[in-house]
Amino acid sequence: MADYTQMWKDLGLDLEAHDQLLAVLGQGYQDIFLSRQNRPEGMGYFDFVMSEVHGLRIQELVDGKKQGRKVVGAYCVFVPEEIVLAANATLVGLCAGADFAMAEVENLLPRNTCALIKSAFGFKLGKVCPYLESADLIVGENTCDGKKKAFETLSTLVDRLHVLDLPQVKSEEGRALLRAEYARFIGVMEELTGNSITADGLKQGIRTVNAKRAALARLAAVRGVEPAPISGLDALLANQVSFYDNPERFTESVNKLADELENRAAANQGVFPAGAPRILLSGCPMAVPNWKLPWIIESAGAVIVGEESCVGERGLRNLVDDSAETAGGLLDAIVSRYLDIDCAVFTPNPDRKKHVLDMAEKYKADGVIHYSLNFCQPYQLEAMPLEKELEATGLPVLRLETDYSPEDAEQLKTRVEAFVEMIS
Ligand code: BJ8
Repeated sequence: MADYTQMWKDLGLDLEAHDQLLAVLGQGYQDIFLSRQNRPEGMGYFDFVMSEVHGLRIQELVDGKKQGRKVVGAYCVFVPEEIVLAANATLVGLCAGADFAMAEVENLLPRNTCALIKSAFGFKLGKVCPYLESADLIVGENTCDGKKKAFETLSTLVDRLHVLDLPQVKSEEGRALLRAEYARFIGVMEELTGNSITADGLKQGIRTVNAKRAALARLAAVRGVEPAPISGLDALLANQVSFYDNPERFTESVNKLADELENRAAANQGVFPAGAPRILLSGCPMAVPNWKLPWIIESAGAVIVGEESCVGERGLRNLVDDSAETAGGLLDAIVSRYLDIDCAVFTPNPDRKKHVLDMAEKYKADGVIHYSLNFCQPYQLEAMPLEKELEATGLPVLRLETDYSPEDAEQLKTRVEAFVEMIS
């Protein structure tokens, strides 16, 4: 990596803390990804992106800002990238998957807050995230109670925060609320960028994001083949990179990877031996560098064939209909697509159970591992009835709760190995 010290300094990063984070990230990446055999060649692109995740990509964002292109950071897949692109701005994901500056975080948030929220605060307080520091606007959302209240505190730490008030019920009133909030977000984006959001701009934004989701859906589909041509870790990585990368370049790279995987599948070339137990992972999103559980699962000899998660199929399912000719019609289409996201904050949320069952069938899963972060009430509360319903269909389920620390790795390993053996 070139020397980006001056850029990081200009962004206000704490260079010493940032070096520590990069060292941990680099070592983890080496151990979990680079040291593995039989990876598709197309993963080379994602390895490169990861090696430059705080370098070249940030340089692109900073250069874009000099040309007037604003950066918007978000913590949830309910923030519509279509609208951000229509305003000629760039959307980046800010969820973080590592503990940092936890002592300072626990001065602001209760200890029993989920790791995802604490990590986001740790990256801010520790001044280690160049994406967060490049952002001209942070968008939060009223989803779970933890995020809702944490954004009140985050508003005191960042220059500009806009919070979307999201519905929790999929009713007509819920749809109207989402439409009103997205219309308000259009106003915020126009004011931030000085650009008007037109029907043409929305259409182009929709097409760009649809192409990205379609490419990821191709990658997902080929994992249904036995033996699976790509590991769950590599597929997860591609999904994680989708939150940072330039969308057009990302789409092209995922399509190239999918071409290679389709050839591998046709040649019966699996990444694990034929007959390896196939796992569907379901639950909370996994942000970079949260690879602990997938690594444990695949080290136990199973292959993860799908992620029922916002960093996975919940986040990429469904395209936006781009056929309307007016900005209002296109906004309606965006609302329809996003209202279908089956996040556990919705009540009731029957679609999620249906999606897990559909995915288990489509990807020929032998079992489901349900993953919740500690203290994540929405996903923990859904996990119990979901487990019962899946088991009633004959699908074995392992329900796990964990966080970002390595402390429970041995215990998780024991439980995962026993489950993998049971479904083998
Ligand atoms: S649409 S899943 S990205 S809210 S893990 S912070 S739920 S206590 S992340 Fe999410 Fe949007 Fe829903 Fe998806 Fe709260 Fe749970 Fe923490 Fe969570």
